[in-house]
Amino acid sequence: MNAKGLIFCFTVVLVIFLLVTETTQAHGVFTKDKSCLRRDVKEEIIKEIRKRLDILSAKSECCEGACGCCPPRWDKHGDSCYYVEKNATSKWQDARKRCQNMGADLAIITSSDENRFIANLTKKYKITSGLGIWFGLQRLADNKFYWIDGTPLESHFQAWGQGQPDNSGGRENCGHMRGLVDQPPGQWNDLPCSLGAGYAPYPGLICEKSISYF
Ligand SMILES: [Ca+2]
Repeated sequence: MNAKGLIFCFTVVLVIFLLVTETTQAHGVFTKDKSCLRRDVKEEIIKEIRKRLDILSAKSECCEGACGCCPPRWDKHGDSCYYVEKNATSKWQDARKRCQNMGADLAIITSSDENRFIANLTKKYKITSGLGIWFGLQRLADNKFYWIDGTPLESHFQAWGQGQPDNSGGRENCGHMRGLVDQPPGQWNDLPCSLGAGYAPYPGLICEKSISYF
């Protein structure tokens, strides 16, 4: 073999050596990348599981058993959560909007048990004023009362105070539960849906929404 042949052979061996080295290194990098990727995915999964466990743990703390939760500051009764606000607004419609903004609506009272529960909330939240709290009852064009879900009040549970509903002045189209000044607690009355300044401090409100299960 002459000098040219030797140089050619040496170059071929060198190229093969370089190619093998490069391929081995690339394989190493790829293997390393895969292992990093696996580690990252594992960490993400563990992080997500921890997050969900924290949420479940927080929720279980607010629950009685595993039967469902009410948000903080809401009171649970049956399958509903209730929110009471004192001296809320002069307008029944504004009270309704306020409840809807919280994913609820004004309360619908369907039984003496529920009425008693809400009357107890007026004690808990010290709703003393006779104007009490707006709830989800209104008189419609046929002069009859309906709950906000469209159920007619007629032939369903009612808890009107003595002589009510009297539709005083022919403009009392909205329902409220009286406050503690009027005994016994839990009495209903019809009021104008928009009260003038002379009525201040204005009625509070009671919102109701379904309990959340998880
Ligand atoms: Ca009245």
